[in-house]
Parts: sequence; structure tokens; C-alpha cells
Amino acid sequence: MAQREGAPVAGGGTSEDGSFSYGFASFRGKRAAMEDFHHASTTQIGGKQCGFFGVFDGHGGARAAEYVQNNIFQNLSAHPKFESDTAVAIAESYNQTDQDYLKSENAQNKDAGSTASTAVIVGNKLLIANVGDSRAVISRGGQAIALSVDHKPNRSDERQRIENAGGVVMWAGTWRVGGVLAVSRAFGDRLLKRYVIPEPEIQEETIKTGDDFLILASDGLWDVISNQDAVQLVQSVTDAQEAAKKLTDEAYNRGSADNITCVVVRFLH
Ligand SMILES: *[C@@H]1O[C@H](CO)[C@@H](O)[C@H](O)[C@H]1NC(C)=O
Ligand SMILES: *[C@@H]1O[C@H](CO)[C@@H](O)[C@H](O)[C@H]1NC(C)=O
Ligand SMILES: *[C@@H]1O[C@H](CO)[C@@H](O)[C@H](O)[C@H]1NC(C)=O
Ligand SMILES: CC(=O)N[C@H]1CO[C@H](CO)[C@@H](O)[C@@H]1O
Repeated sequence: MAQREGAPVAGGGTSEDGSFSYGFASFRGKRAAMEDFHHASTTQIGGKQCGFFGVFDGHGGARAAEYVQNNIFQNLSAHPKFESDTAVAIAESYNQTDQDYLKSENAQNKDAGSTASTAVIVGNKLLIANVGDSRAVISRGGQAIALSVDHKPNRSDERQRIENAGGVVMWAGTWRVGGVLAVSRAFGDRLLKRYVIPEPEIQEETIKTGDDFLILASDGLWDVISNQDAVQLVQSVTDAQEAAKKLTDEAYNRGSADNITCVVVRFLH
């Protein structure tokens, strides 16, 4: 069914054991094509409550983002080290999914790529993995704490890594890899693959009392709403779906012209 421009998509649910609830919302934005995708699901593995959440912001077409959305968590949850070493399983699933995507697209969609900001809950563990400039932010007692650092080409360690691989970071409206791409890590992007890697930075946390909620969102949201503003906007919104919708609506009202997608996970303790 074709969607009316500006029509938001929203939904949500609660984990089987009642330890967290989640909601998502997506706004088509002011331009024609939607290149943001998200995932939210829960299941139990080895007797532990698990949650899988992700925001995937595509560029150069929707193909890469859609592929990552459809495959990454399936590959991760079936990974032999999912329970014993979740961080390694996540890193390998990111790598595997990128290779599978490039293989499946062969010579097509050379410029298509995607970010991935993912959150995996396994029992009381929370693992945030990031590639690109979508971002994960947690609210702890009302304080916003970023759990990922955007992969921008002018981040000094990223610029160094790219230059060591023989690439260049150039100014073209913003800082870009090879003067083309405004993120320094991504899925896809076949022509820049030597520099634009799918290796995630992973942060592992233990979910504690005082952890209120987590926000994953694309840059369409973070470009116009600060981390702390986002936390304050939904602090008192207990319904995670309402919270996600409020954030995307606010980003739109503040004039974001990009795709806007966000996922909110509320810890219920
Ligand atoms: C994960 O990727 C590997 C390599 O392509 C593949 O063999 C495996 O079937 C995938 N697993 C899942 C569950 O998709
Ligand atoms: C990614 O996977 C390929 C093949 O499966 C492997 O050769 C390569 O070393 C992996 N890279 C990383 C960073 O794990
Ligand atoms: C990267 O460049 C942007 C401008 O495009 C600037 O706002 C930002 O502070 C720079 N970041 C670093 C780490 O230099
Ligand atoms: C509807 C919308 O905003 N589409 C945009 C999504 O983001 C990509 C990449 O920034 C743009 O190319 C689309 O036009």
C-alpha cells in the first residue's frame, strides 16, 4: 500500500518476561524516497530474555539498508557464539552481513550503503554496536549518555585509519571520504570499501536500576534534537511507542528534511 507523504509508521510491544517494552516510529520526511529502516523484536534464547533493535539509514538508494535490516539479526541469533561471547558474535555478524550484501548485489547498486545502530539485550546485558552516524543514547536518572560515537570522516582516529589505508578525507559541503561519503564506516559502498568498513564499535553495559530508557535514531533526528533534549522530551512518556512517535514528530516540526526513524526501549525493572 502506498503511503501518503508525511504519514508516520509506528508500533511496539513488550518482552515476554516483562523486563522491557519498546516502540518505534518512522517519518517519511519532506523528500520522496524512504531510506531509513528499523527492526524491533524479542525472543528467548537459552532461557534468557533477548531483544534485537536497530536503525539502518541508507544512502545511494534503499537496497543496503533494507538488506541489513532483513539479515543481520537472523545471522546474529544463529551465531554459534551468540550466548558465550555476544560481542564477538555481533562483530562477525556485521562483517558477514556486509560480505553477503556485496555478494548479492554483485555489480549493481555500487553507491548504496547503510549505517547500523543496534542494541542487543541478553538477560541483563545490553550491547550497543554502531557503524556510521545513527546514534544510541541512554537515559540514566534523566541524564543523557551517548553509547556510540558517530563515525564521521573528520573524527581524528577515523581520518587516520582512512589515510593509513590510502584514502583521503575531503571537504565537499561537509567532510567526506574521497570527497563523496559523509560517514567513515558503512555497510555496502563497494567503491569505497577499503576505507569504509563495516566493523562496529561495541559498548557492553549491565542494565541497572536507574537506567530509564534507550533511544536509537537516525541523523534525521540527531541533527535537530540534542541527546539531552531527546531524553527530556520523553522522560515522562511511559508508553515506548508514544515516546518514539513524539521524538520523530518533534524532529519533523523542528524542520528536519531527512529521513527520521527512532526506536525507544524502556527498562521496566
Ligand atoms: C549467516 O551468514 C552465513 C554466511 O553467509 C550463512 O552461511 C549463514 O547461513 C547465515 N546465518 C543466518 C541465520 O542467516
Ligand atoms: C570478515 O569476514 C571475512 C570472510 O568471512 C574474513 O576474511 C575477514 O577477516 C573478516 N574481517 C573481520 C574484520 O573480521
Ligand atoms: C567534523 O566536521 C564538522 C563540520 O562538518 C564539525 O561540526 C565537527 O565538529 C567536526 N568533528 C571533529 C571531530 O573534528
Ligand atoms: C524522505 C527522505 O527524507 N528521503 C531521504 C532519506 O535519506 C536519503 C539519504 O540521506 C535521501 O537521499 C532521501 O531523499
